[in-house]
Amino acid sequence: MSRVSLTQYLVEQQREHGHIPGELRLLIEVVARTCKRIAISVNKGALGDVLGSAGTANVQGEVQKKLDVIANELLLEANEWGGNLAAMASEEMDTIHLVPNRYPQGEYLLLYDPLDGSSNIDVNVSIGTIFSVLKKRGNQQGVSEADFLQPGNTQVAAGYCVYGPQTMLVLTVGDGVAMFTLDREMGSWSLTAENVRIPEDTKEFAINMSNMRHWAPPVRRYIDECLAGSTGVRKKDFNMRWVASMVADVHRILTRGGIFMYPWDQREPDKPGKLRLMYEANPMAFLVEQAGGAATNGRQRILDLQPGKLHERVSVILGSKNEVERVTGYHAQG
Ligand code: AHM
Ligand code: MG
Repeated sequence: MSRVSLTQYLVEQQREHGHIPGELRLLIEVVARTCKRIAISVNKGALGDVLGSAGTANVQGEVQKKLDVIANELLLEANEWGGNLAAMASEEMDTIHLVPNRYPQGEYLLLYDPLDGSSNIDVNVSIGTIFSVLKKRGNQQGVSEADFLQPGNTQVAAGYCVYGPQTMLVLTVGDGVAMFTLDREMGSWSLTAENVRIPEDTKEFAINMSNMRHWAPPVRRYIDECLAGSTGVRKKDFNMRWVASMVADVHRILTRGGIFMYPWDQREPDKPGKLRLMYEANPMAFLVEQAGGAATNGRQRILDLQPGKLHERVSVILGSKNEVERVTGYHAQG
């Protein structure tokens, strides 16, 4: 059976649906190709000397793993010469990375978390790459961090690659969500799911329960009610999953539904959350909404938040629509 390749899918989006210009298609293809290279490094593990710490810290003070650094470098190198980008930003870089003068500059901005779920690298659990594409506004020369500070509803494409039992690329260009599986013999991405839909209801939640005593009352109420099961107000039993790799948790939700939360908690009251808005929450929120789900910070739609800085953090509640609306409603009640 011949399957649709990523290139075919994108050309169709470009030609028949008019969703994406050629430059954006090429840019997505470069990101997808780089994910294949990252997958090779991830798969080598100890054989490739890629496990363990790099001995450095990123701008948020987190210790970088060797694979965080390798994946970041691979994405930088692959994307700087293509001519479609103006600049890049990453979880692993303090400031934006301009396309060097020797290459032509395009009008797109690429943001990424090169290797999400870093705590899972050394223990052989699924990890991933998350990316978001914005378009530079205005036609002034040069590019600065301010050009990146656009709300998520302006994203022109977003996706992730999950390095799990299968390596999969999950993508939206604003026309639903498509999933591609890496065919290792062919070295190509094959379309394996299209028009992905998240069921509106679910009986499965994902949250790091060890933080329970620090949560705000609305989150605590929601989880307490789930835990009460069929004898409580929800009148049904819930299941729990927590991979500690957002890509893997979101992938499960896109596949069979569920709700994912990494909420604000009172340990550091001034910190809005753990996850980063621009290269973690926004691309995931775009995918989830495109699949019929919802994503809020408890009070507002994530995609409508105006970022104040590149590495801004945010509280995240996303997944099956009715559950996200319930938790968001609990926040509105006080
Ligand atoms: P990272 O970008 O440093 O890997 O951190 C983000 C990850 C998410 O993938 C995941 O949902 C979360 O951190 C897990 O956090 P915790 O270890 O607190 O459960
Ligand atoms: Mg991350």
